[in-house]
Amino acid sequence: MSRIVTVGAAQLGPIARAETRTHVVARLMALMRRAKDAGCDLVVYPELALTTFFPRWFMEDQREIDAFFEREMPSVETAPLFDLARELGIGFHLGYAELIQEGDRTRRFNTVILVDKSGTIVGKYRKVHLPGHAEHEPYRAFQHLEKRYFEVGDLGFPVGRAFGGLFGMCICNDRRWPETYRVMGLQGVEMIVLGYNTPLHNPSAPEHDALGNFHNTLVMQAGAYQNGTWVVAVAKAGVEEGCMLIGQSQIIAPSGETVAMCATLGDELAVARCDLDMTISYKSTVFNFARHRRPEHYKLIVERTGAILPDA
Ligand code: CDV
Repeated sequence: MSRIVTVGAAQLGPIARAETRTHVVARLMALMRRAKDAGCDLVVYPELALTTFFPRWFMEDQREIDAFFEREMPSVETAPLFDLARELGIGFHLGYAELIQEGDRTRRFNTVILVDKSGTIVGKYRKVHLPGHAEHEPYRAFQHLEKRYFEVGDLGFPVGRAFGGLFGMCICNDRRWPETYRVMGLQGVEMIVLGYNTPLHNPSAPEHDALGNFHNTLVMQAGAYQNGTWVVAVAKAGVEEGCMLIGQSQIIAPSGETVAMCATLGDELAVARCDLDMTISYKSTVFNFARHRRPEHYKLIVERTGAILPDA
């Protein structure tokens, strides 16, 4: 048996602060055409793929901040991407900053959508693990103000049917947390798609800098193997407004092996034919959850947030 989904990991090089959405969408469309030529069913774009990674700047003017957000999807600028997807018969996964109005309450999320081959939005996820800080921290070479500009996502980690399989989504920092994968694993996820913007330099722990690419692969290979799922992870990479972002966009099999990886830090496509049935031998043996998990011993995972040390 085989259920093949051919996936393109559409890595983006840097997006300058002055670059317009129209220009970025043209880059996304060029990658989509290459993905179609390579036989892809689905093309996966990075986190916050329509603008530069704006949480690196401390801003107080709400209008300046909101200029990085989308109020509708598709919009005038993004509609051509949806039209091309429909024309080519290819799905896509796109990250963007989402602004919604609920009565008199304005809400802002770091969001991704999954769009099927007919150009219809079939899934949405809002980032749960927001890294960084909420106040200006002058010691940093650049800020990471996701806790200032976004609310914690309110949609959980949903898994839905698409492309003939079970798809889940997460965003960037979510990929470092085993809970992310397990919550989707418990819904039978067969492919997790995600985008990231990961600075090479970590201002609060520069001793990690030399390990950025290693940690990227480490967490995703573990998440894939331990849940018997494909993981498709896509970077915005390269030197963006003076900040170096890691690349190594990759497609990871349920075995935990990386089967395709980008080699540059620019706009690049990495492609793999992913057999969703490769998940079965992991989900039905070593990671047969129903047979082997012992949730009665995992209570602390949901009862406790930070570590509390045993009594001395
Ligand atoms: N965009 C991100 O979530 N970036 C984080 C960095 C700040 C550590 C990441 O986990 O890659």
